[in-house]
Amino acid sequence: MIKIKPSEITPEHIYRSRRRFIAEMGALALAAAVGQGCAAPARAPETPSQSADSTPDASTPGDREPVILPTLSGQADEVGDPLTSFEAVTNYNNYYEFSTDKEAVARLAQDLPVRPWTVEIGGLVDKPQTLGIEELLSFEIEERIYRMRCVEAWSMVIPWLGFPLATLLRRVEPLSSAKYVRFETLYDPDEMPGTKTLRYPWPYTEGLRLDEALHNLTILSVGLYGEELLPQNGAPIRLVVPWKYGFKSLKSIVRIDLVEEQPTSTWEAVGGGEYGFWANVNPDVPHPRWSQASESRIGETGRRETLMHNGYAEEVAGLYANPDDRSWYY
Ligand SMILES: Nc1nc2c(c(=O)[nH]1)N[C@H]1C(S)=C(S)[C@@H](COP(=O)(O)O)O[C@H]1N2
Ligand SMILES: [Mo]
Repeated sequence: MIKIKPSEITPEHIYRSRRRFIAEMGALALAAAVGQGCAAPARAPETPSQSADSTPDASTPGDREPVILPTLSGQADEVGDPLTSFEAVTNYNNYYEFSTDKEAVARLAQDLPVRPWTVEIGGLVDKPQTLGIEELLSFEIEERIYRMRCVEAWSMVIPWLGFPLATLLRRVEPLSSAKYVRFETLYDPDEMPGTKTLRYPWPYTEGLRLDEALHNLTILSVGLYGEELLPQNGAPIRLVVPWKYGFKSLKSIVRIDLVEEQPTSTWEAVGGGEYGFWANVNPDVPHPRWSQASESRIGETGRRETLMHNGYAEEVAGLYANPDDRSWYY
């Protein structure tokens, strides 16, 4: 198999933000940031892309000690929108296993045990595996600055650390009968008070079609803002699918299965037809109870227009034959 370098397959606007990050922090600081310390193999940041960059950086890489946090102040996504503050990203959360009160989640989740942690990957694969979190953290970690658009019409810009889900899926060698990927969040009623009051079909389950799961924009995240994930954001490992509504990006993953049939996601099961499997962001397709044409960016006043596929339309266009079919968007 040909090993394609990430710099060759990552959309330019994404790899630009990564390049800036690598220049600022250095690969070692990045490894330390995700808990690897000196044990992490120092990987060379993509040298050709770095030298090809003619954009002057605010600081010179060799200028200062690598710092862990906060490293990214003043940075922006590829369309120039500033990052949402670390404070907001970690204190305004949807994680119904803890609470439906966004501002209560961080406190209620703070003691979630995230070590030891394993993720089981199985189903229709040639090489089922159970990977410890340490092993997952040793994957080549990159930064992705993505917009996160909640179906409730608010959004953030978040600097994730993670790796393409495709990296993991290739390791387990999906069988040709595998058509979808099904994901499960931890279900631990003793640690998750919300599961006792909210009678949903736990564990929180989500799914992607295999080609969506293999898309380079789809990542498993293990950190944000240069630090390991906090429980409220889905520690120690969560999905991020930036062109879909936020509820697809499930948190604290314990199980991933390759399956033949389209899985039923939790929100499909409880949502009375309001939250579909596809959930691709489209400003022209309203939720049954509210418009999706605009959104409130957390930390800003006023509203912004919502972008087609949350601004990633060019990258994901090839995934959906007949994009005018409205069933892709709920
Ligand atoms: N297991 C689980 N994953 C979840 C949720 C949840 O309630 N439980 N909420 C989702 C929703 S609606 C959103 S908008 C995002 C929010 O992610 P963040 O809090 O890290 O910004 O997480 C998603 N992942
Ligand atoms: Mo959401």
